[in-house]
Amino acid sequence: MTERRDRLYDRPGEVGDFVFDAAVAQVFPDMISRSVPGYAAIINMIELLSAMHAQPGSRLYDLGCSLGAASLAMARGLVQPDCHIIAVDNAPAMLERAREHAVGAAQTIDFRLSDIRDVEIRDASMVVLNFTLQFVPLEDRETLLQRIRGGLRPGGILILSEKIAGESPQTDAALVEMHHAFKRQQGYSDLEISQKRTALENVLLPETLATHLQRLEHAGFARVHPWFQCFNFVSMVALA
Ligand code: GEK
Repeated sequence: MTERRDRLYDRPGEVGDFVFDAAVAQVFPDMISRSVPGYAAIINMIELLSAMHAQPGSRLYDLGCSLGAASLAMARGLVQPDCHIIAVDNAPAMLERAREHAVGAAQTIDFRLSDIRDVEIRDASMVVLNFTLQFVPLEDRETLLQRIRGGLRPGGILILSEKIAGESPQTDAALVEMHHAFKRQQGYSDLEISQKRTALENVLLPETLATHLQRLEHAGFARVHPWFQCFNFVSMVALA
């Protein structure tokens, strides 16, 4: 399995909408770690949170699993017996690589090629949406969160990580500026940053933290704790 440095946007050209295809799958670990500040820390904490919250004989879901980094982290953290990890993505190229990555994992992972809006969630103690809800059409987000809430056992948790929009145009501009400085520090050029931004414009739709908190409450979660933020990247734990 070869993994490459992300150079997908380093030549000027016509930029179409971003898709999770074979070219993206091949560079994905490099792309996400140089694009999402704190990604490694979040994956690490997913391991810790699975040790804390997974319940015996329950299901753990990784929705929009990409190459399965969060599933593998949950598998490493598991201390309870008879848990079943289900990892879902609708991009065949991502799932194919995820299966390769999972060879030799601490626990069997059940990979499913499906839209996360169609997956039945039941008997879950932990559900992870690590930078996936941002790609789901706005009008479908609340229904999905309600279904997740309905499929969680008492005491179960949802980990929701998202790129967010600032509460005001000024805050948003400051967060975007810091994020772009991070990307430059990680070796991306201004051309790569601007072409990637164009590619994601109609595909990744960020919302404010207040909108997320309100919607989670609406969906029936008892409490929500934002536990991580770096610039415009946030992770929350929502308790059933
Ligand atoms: C990680 N969680 O490494 N149904 C299924 N999959 C979807 C859908 C959908 N409706 N929409 C998007 N995806 C991972 C990172 S990446 C985040 C998640 C990013 C999938 C899509 O195919 C992609 O693999 C993933 O969600 C988003 O912890 O690239 O910024």
